[in-house]
Amino acid sequence: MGGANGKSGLRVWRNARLATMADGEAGLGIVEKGVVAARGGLIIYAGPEVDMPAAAGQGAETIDCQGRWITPGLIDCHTHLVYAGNRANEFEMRLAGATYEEVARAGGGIVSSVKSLRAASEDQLVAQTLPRLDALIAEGVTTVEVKSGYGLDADNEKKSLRAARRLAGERPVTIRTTCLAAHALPPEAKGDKDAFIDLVAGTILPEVAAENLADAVDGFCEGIAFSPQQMARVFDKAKALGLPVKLHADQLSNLHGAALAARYGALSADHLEYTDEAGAAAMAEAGTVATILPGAYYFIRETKKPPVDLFRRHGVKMAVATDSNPGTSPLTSLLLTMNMAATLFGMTVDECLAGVTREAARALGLLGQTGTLEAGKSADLAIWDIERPAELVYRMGFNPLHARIWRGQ
Ligand code: DI6
Ligand code: FE
Repeated sequence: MGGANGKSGLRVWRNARLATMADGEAGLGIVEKGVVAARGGLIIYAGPEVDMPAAAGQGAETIDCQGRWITPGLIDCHTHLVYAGNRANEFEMRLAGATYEEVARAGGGIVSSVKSLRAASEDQLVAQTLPRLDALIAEGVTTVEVKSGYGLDADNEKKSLRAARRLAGERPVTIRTTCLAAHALPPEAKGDKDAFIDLVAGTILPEVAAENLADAVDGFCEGIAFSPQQMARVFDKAKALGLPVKLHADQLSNLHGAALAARYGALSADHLEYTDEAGAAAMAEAGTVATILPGAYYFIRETKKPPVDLFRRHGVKMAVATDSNPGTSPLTSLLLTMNMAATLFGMTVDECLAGVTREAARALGLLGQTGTLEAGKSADLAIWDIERPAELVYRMGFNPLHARIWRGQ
């Protein structure tokens, strides 16, 4: 396989089978006998070898893929990757019969991760997060969204987001950060949710925005978290600060979070187990992506499935993500997540693969930059030792990644 970069900075991966995932193309956008050419970190051509413009190959460093498959680099568009410690003890409590909500009311749950995160330094957070990031990267992930939400005051939310931003300097990966200050009520709020929402909208979001620490704003709209009215106040502030929004919606009950997210033009609404048809229709109308999170469904032994059929019927785009977090989805495999989405929710191979590439990019507002193999996009590629794309969804606990390319390298 090729040596140093060609003098022209041009690299060509040839003798490959491509799943371009290009929007509008049928299925996976498959190209047999395909080639990807990149210059300066951007794809300049992806398609059939016979149609490649001669100029796209001249003076290039050529990599022979020996018939392997190339997909876009995978994208995990919903994670809580930055946290301290873990909650294996609560896992044991739940195995002994306690529910997620009971654990939360007993002072466990999100609030116990808040304690650990507040006690950790920014350096410690980065160090504890890197092994989780490395697990994602090892499976061909090239873009990861990372939420705050275990700080729950201005300093600790900013510390989390700074740690998340720093990950991009530690590894060859694109990081998108999301401020999830409206995740849970911290102990010092003494049960006053409205006062805490005042703090989020009045102080935390403006400070986060002033330091440009977040690319989006998220919240947890749920009985054990915040009401639609409270979330609307957070979203109003996010809009005023020019930040796009997304929402943990209808995970444990139907508070019509999907419709709320759609009303604010959210990039995505996530979880959605309890979303009804009106919610799905509103999302379709607004172009809000449904982010399906089977890891949390599996781990908390939820039985209500997200209405994948409704999303299909209304033409709602579906992303698939790990929701990697210490409480409800201690999962750092996007390949296993696809298997869960297929096995538990009946998503097809094509939907799963689109969900971790094109639709995940859409859910991050990054579809113009990554998520498909198309000229003009970042040369983020995953090269696989497989015979057919279904193998990426079919296997459990096996990693067929041959090589991972981020921005052409
Ligand atoms: N929903 C979830 O599944 C996670 N956050 C959320 O809003 C749970 C996070 C945790 O338990 O630590
Ligand atoms: Fe989440």
